[in-house]
Amino acid sequence: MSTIVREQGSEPQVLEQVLQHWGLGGAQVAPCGNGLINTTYAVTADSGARTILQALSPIFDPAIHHNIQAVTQALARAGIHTPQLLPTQAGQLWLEHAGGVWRMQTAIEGVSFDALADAAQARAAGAFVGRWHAALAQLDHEFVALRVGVHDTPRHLARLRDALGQLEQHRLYAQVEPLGRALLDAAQSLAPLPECPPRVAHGDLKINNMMFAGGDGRGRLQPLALIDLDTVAPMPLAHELGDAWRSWCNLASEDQPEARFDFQLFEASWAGWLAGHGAPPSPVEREALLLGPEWISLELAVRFAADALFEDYFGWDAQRFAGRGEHNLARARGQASLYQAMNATRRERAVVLGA
Ligand code: GN1
Ligand code: MG
Repeated sequence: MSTIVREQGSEPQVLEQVLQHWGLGGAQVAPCGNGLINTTYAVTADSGARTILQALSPIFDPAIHHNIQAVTQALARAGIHTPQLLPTQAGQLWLEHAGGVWRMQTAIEGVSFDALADAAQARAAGAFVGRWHAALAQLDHEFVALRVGVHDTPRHLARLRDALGQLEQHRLYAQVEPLGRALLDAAQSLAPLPECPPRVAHGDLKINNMMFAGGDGRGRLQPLALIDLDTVAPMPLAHELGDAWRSWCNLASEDQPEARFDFQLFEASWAGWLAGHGAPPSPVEREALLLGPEWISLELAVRFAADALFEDYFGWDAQRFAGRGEHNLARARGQASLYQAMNATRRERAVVLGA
């Protein structure tokens, strides 16, 4: 098990004070999960009941909990399992305490994977996400506090340009610079995504944000829920599924410098999504879906490359890498190599998508 380092690590007494706001003083708390942004703890009450406590990253406005509430309630009404926010004893969706923002959610008892195993699992994952999207298609909610712009590609490109312009003294500059320039050039020559109306989306469909019933046998074919709902927002389907595919179709883990794009995983997850969703996307959405994974793998390569120099955003594994920059450089290489693979398979993907 790796240990992801983030900015926040909380003192036991702070955790205890936080737990008291949910009437859970004295409960056991253990770090869990390997997300790169929030800090997550599994809480076990004296009764044995388990919940999930998270310290929200300062990149998020706490008002996003209104979005999470609207989305999870709609999912629950549609019979789709989801983590649900547990309000504090004072009835608040989140708690501001000791300089941090805290929230409690129901636990999803299952397992997550850092890579899909095979086409059957990809199909199951796609079908679950298709149902998830269909359940939210009619959601009437005004999304708030969406300033973060997870897929604001121009913003990410600008940050990389800033990094390359400002941090020439950085120990990794000589390695990041040629990669960064190549990524900026690739972004210049990639056709823009066709405009499509937004749909209510998860916003971060990497495979480890999906919980499955079990690690093998039938359980690994049974998605239970999507977790990490901070980025729920209306967005083009091409961003949403582009992000899923850049993660789901890569057999290599995110920090291996050489990606391993698997076409069958792409095909199977798409067939699953269509079956789960019911209604097919419009012709222009299909066209956008062709470029979506190219843009998103490139965008994530750009984000990792910028953080290889700024070293202030993504969590990193201190047991495997010398520093945050080194870990992010490996990730940037992995996503750049995935971008190449996506780009090289455009024609075959077009056939599958009917684009
Ligand atoms: C972050 O929090 P986590 O690990 O699920 C990031 C995503 C990236 C992903 C790459 C808000 O997701 O955008 O695709 O890392 N989330 C945010 O692993 O930046
Ligand atoms: Mg996560």
